[in-house]
Amino acid sequence: MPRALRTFNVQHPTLNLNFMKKILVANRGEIALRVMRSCRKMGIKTVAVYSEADRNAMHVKFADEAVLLGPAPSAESYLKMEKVLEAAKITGADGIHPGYGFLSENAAFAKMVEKAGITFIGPSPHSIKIMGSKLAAKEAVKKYDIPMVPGIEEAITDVEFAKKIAKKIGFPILIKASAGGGGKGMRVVENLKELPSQMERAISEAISSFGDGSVFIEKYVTSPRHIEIQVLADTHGNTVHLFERECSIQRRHQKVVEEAPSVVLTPEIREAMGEAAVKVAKSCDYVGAGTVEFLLDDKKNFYFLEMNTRLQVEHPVTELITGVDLVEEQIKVARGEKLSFAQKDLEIKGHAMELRVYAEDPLNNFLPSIGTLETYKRPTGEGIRLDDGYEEGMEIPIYYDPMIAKLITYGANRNEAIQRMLFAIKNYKIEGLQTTLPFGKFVFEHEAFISGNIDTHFVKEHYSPEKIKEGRAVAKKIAAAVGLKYFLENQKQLKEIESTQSGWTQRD
Ligand code: MV4
Repeated sequence: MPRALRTFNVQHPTLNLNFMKKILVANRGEIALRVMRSCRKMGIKTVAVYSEADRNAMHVKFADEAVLLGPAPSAESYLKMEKVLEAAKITGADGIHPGYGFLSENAAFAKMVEKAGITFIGPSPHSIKIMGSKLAAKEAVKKYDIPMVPGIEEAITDVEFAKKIAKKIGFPILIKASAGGGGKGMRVVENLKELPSQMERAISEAISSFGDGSVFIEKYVTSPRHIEIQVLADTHGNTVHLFERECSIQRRHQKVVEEAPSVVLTPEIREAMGEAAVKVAKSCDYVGAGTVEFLLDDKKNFYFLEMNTRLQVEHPVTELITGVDLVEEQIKVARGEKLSFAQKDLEIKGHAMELRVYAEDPLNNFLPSIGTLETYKRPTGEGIRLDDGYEEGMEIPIYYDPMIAKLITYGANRNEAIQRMLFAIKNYKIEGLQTTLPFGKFVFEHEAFISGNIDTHFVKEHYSPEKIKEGRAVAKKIAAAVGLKYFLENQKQLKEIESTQSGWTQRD
């Protein structure tokens, strides 16, 4: 018998069922819950980690086991690599899912996990490292014939050299930090005169934000769309893409609304972008779920920007249009299984929208709105998915990202997804703090959004707090007019009711 067992293991090294029985989720909030839901579905035990601020958090209650990491600040809890690893060891977890943010794109952490004999549910430290540096990423994809924005592929420090490059590619140009992200260390330069001062600023911002002053230059694409492609790769050399997400609606590099598919991609461009994304993944031997970001200009030329080596916040819109559970696939791939589908098996069905609901006040410059969820009533209905991490009565901790939930809707087509989103926003009752729900309503009712005519400047161009206030004033006037109309039409009847009622009163 033992012999037979051994033979079985040799023939099917990937079907070791004693592997990945317990996963530690190194995150909090909605994404920790989201990951644990897929674990539970797959019969895998879950371990939560938490900070002192999250003692009563939903991810702690949901998990089979939970380990306290430390005080509230992330640096003393969710970012403490040794503590997280220790939690996995003492609970006997054999996989760690990092979610997004925190340690998810930390190559040193991935390496440490691997060294401890635990599976990091994500790409290799090597892939994370390459894609964490924009210059290293450009270098890696060079031989794969991926369209890139005109520019240079090396760090520059010399202003005179920068001027030469700028003249060659033409203004406006964009100076970017190699280690950058979220628009930090990015500077648009309109002419030669501005170049020295802007370059100096970009370098010092890059040093203070990332401890790395490497910057490079690209042609500035003035009104791009931000379109990203979801990829999935297994350890057997299979890499597929799961189409695009349109993420142009963002505010200060913070995405607010995402959708899939994009209204502007033709089947040909979609296929070309998908193939490019797969090549980007292959260029760094990618394994797991990843996202390749592109800019799309007004002539529908696309350019590779960067690759995110994690599961993204907006992954649900892809799940809804493809029917693939991305977390489940991440776990299977980490377990060494082959992808159960090929590119030809994947197709887009329907349309999905996502609104990020933040505890921020859209009427007050999106400042964090701290407080307690005095009322918290979830919307329900066909085509509505809510990925959240809070319940009525809970406080939104000030220590972490202020996202309360992701409201996601699905429809047979874009219009149906939008209508369901508006219905869901109306039926999502949050009191006790301000949220971005009214801002979402503004976006989904906007004619530019409805027509699909959007780029990365949408919020800046179309939004002001007055728009929400105007909308409310109009709604109030309509309500008043409807009330008045009703009153006038029923005046006679109302009088009769009144008189009968007063009759009753008299008799009492
Ligand atoms: C650009 C660009 C225009 N031209 N690169 C912003 C964050 C980083 N991921 C890359 N970003 C951009 N790179 C060139 N050559 C415009 C942006 C950009 C942007 C990109 C995606 C989503 C929103 C954005 C908002 C402003 C600028």
